[in-house]
Amino acid sequence: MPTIKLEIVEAHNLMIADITSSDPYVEIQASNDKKILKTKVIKKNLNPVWNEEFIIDLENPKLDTLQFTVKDWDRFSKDDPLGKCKIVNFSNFMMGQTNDLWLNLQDSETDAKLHVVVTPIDFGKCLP
Ligand SMILES: [Ca+2]
Repeated sequence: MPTIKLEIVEAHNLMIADITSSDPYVEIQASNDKKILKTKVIKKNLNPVWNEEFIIDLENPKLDTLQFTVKDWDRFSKDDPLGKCKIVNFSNFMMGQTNDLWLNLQDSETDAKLHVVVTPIDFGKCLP
């Protein structure tokens, strides 16, 4: 099965969802899987550093997307979205090569970015 290593490194310039800050975490979902992966919550930080690693199975790297949603954790109410971005497909990704990406967050009131590192571990026969 095609597999990638995903590192959620950090985010920059997230918008404020609470009074003075946000408590951000990232939800990760691959289009071929219902399962949603999550990073830890980092409290009161608009430039959070997670440095968390995930191993993700894809079905078809040419077609599968990876959706990232940054959210603000709230103790007493529903978590607020801080922005989202996605990797549209993995056609340009090479086996074993590290891809350092700064993705612009859509639906953010600030110029927010998410820093991720994607390394295809095994693309099988799907891609070179
Ligand atoms: Ca909060």
